[in-house]
Amino acid sequence: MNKEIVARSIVVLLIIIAIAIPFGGRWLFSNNQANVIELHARMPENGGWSLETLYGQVGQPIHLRITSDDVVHGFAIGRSELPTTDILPGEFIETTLSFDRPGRYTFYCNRWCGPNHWRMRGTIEISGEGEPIPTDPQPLFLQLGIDLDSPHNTETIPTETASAERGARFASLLPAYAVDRDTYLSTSPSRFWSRLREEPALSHLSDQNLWDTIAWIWQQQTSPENLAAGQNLYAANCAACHGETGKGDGVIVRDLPLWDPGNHNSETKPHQVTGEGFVRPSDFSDPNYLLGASPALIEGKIIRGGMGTGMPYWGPIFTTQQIENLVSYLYSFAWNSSPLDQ
Ligand code: HEC
Ligand SMILES: [Cu+2]
Repeated sequence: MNKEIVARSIVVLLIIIAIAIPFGGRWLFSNNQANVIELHARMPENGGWSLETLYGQVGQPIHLRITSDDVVHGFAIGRSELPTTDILPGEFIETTLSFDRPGRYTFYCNRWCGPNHWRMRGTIEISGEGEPIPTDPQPLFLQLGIDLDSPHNTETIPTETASAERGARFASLLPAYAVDRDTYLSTSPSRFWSRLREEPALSHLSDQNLWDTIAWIWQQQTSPENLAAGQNLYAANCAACHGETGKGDGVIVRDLPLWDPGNHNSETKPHQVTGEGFVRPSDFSDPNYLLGASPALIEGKIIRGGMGTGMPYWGPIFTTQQIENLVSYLYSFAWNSSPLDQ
């Protein structure tokens, strides 16, 4: 009796296997059949993405079924303008990705889900024919040999908040390098000010006039649209730590010890605050601090991150333009001279 059941089961099993092999085989190995991948989003504390790496082929759609096992997450592809998808607990979202160039892409969660939110990142490996995605030129801070971790002091700061509108009056007096892109990128506002202070053509301007001129120069390098884009990126990705107004008082870091790379009132020396713990970032609205940093330095910090301070690295996430917009927006905390306020 028992034996018969076992024997029958085996027959049934064999039949199922016989049916399953051609189907399964075709599903797994055929090139025409698209891949369906199930992906579960979980907070890093709960294990993060259920798959860290997704594999695919150039030109072949990857069908994803994505759900969340805990809270609301998001699904986004780094360095792309592709629309992002909200991932709700218990619901499956279906989405199809297709890549026309081989290479390594980053997918990430773009909805705040906790202090470790930014760790929710995974890789998409695309193989096959075609021109690989272009590699970036070396970031400017490396080309210029800027040490991101050493203090950047200001030489002088404005006594009142600088205004680009007022500075525009002196634009016609400025030397040619004042509107040169490379000079802007490699020079901090405070250094730039000192340089202009030595220009004979500007010697009749007051120190504050000169600061207004610096604000005007910075404004020339961006646009209201780019600043608004930077503001949106900041609100979504940075404010939880750096605070809505850049003061470094975001919900995640509010109660942590202050990071001070030795700029001013320094008690903490560079590299002292390392390890797993987060620190509280410095105040972007303090001109002593931000006006001593060149665009190349700020860009470098955003690309590379803080290495052990809690400041994430954003290189694989944002396009060059997006990082540029963030840099422009950060300066607007230190002086209210951005086109956004006009
Ligand atoms: C999880 C918290 C956290 C998030 C999110 C975060 N930061 Fe930071 N950031 C820090 C901390 C802490 C520091 C200070 C330590 C350091 O410089 O490494 C810092 C430092 C910086 C600095 C360096 C400033 C300087 O003068 O050296 C820049 C620039 C910066 N962040 C930009 C950003 C931008 C832009 C975003 C969003 C795209 C962002 N951060 C998101 C925590 C965070
Ligand atoms: Cu998340």
